[in-house]
Amino acid sequence: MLADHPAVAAELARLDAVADAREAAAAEARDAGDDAAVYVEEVAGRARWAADRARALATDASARPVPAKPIPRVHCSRLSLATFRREYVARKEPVVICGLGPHLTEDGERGDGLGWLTRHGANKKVAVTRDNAHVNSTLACADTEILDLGEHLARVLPLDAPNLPEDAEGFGSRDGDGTYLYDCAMPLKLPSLLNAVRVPRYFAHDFLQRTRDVHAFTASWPSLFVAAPHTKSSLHVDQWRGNFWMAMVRGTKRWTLFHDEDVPYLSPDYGRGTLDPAFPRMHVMDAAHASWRRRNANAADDDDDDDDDDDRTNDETPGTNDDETPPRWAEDARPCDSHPLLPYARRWDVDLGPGEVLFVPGGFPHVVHNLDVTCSFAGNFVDESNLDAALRDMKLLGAKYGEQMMRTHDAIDEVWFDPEDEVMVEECLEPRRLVVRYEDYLGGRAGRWGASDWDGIPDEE
Ligand SMILES: O=C(O)CCC(=O)C(=O)O
Repeated sequence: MLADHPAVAAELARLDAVADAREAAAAEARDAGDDAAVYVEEVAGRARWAADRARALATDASARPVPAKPIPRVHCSRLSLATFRREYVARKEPVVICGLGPHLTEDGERGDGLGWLTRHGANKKVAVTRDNAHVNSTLACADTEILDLGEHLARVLPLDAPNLPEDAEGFGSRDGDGTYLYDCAMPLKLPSLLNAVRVPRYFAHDFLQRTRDVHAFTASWPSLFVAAPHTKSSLHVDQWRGNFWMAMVRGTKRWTLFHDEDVPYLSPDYGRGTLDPAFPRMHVMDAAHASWRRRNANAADDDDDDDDDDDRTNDETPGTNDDETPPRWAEDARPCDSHPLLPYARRWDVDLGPGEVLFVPGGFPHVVHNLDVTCSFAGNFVDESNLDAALRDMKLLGAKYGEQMMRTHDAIDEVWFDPEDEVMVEECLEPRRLVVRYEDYLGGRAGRWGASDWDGIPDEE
């Protein structure tokens, strides 16, 4: 059993210790009559859930690692808006939508040249992080630089020519290496860009746009990302289980997603006291497992050369000699010493290329590695698939962070999103009719369109 392995036992003990500490903090908050006690209790509940779920896996004799899966690609001309909502969003199935590339910006087929970005945004000030600092929760002024978007582009675009591998000499010391314009809210910070981009219509029914009152997320999306090669995001879960989409305009991002139920296998740390845990850096976990697999492969080769080696069982599963002696493991079945439960998490990997649009289900931990210079825009959204969960988390966030967050909860909660009122477009539409202008996304207007209400943006625009 997995739980017999020292690294797994240590991980279970760590998860238990964190859950114990969070429960103690919750009891303290309750006794003190703290308004945020419900939040602290929820964090404790999630920490305990993680510990219990990890233990259930580790004591399940039938548990086996699960191989990573690719994310399916579907061409937009074969994916109706209704099918997307039913088959992917409602079922929490990630998907890559292809074929929208020429329609994502006003520059059509030439969107990846970023002319639209330069024309409408080059002289706008943006905050760019250095040294991958956008992954730190304690982002400090020293980690960011305020500069013109045009300057940022001028620094990062040459980094593709040539695109050096991360371990190449000289990588990391060039001007612009490690810089990232990360998640910059266009409506708030770069409104001049809004007419140049199109929102994929698959997300135009977003409930966040359909409130009577404005709220904290009315003007958050689409947000812009412009990244230097080999910058990375942290492994994280988006707030309040927001569903997420990203449209790639230029370059390729390597995405990794995990199922939300498998958070406990990713060495989560609820010790920071937030609803969603911190995780170790993904590339560190992957590197540890890769070197573990290499060592096992070498050990297996050595084994083949040594027929007299009777010190190691050849079983797939560990065995014990008697109750006193520790279990012995076949090298290929032994869990890795670091992050030993990682291979048991359901995982998807995809390289998201120019013109492709990714859907990430709410609550799914995810992480990104920019393989070259990338430019993309993205958003979170709420619909019938995650409304209850989002409201629940927003209410807890309101209890912890106060008025503004609670008003956001209330703005969404007061609307009755009746399933009967939803417009489900069953027809497959031409790609040009599957993007909308920002002005039609704002306020949820495009979400109410039927199949024939929108012919796409006329060419002369
Ligand atoms: O593209 C990236 O770096 C990550 C985007 C992301 O994960 C997010 O905004 O939640």
